[in-house]
Amino acid sequence: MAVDRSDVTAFVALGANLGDAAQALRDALKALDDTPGLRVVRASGLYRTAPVQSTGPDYVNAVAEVSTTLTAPALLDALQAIEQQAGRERPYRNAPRTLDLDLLLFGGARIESPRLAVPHPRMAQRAFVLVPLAEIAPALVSTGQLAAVADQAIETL
Ligand code: PH2
Ligand code: MG
Ligand code: MG
Repeated sequence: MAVDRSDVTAFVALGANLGDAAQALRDALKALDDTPGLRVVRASGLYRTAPVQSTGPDYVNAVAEVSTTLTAPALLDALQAIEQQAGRERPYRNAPRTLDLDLLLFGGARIESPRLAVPHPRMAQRAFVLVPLAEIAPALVSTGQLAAVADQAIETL
């Protein structure tokens, strides 16, 4: 008999800076919630952010808390399928994009595989992750971490 895999709480960062970025994030939240074995528990508001080590228009960013029975690699597959559906192209690192979905946290897991690093190795350096994450999960972000990224431009949309 198959044993049910128990739910894991994970956090996903959403970002886009090509096309109608705000709509792309709303569509992505719906696509996430429509994914079998995954439920969006809460989502931050949408933020307009200046590109960090990237070029092109301002980004729209958000963070979602999800509850999932998927494994971390299967969740990554689902995120990449939603990115593909949104027309994601990868001409070079940090290129402007129609949709980026990054796995930030997967329960308390620490993962270092060729495909996946969790917790996301750069999340603590990015206001566009920390500010929306602090909005929906304040216990996960310290005031010191927020102070360290206070020079990065971010505003609610
Ligand atoms: N994503 C990046 C690189 N730089 N800058 C902003 N403002 N928002 C992003 O989502 C973002 C970025 C790599 O994924
Ligand atoms: Mg990213
Ligand atoms: Mg990514």
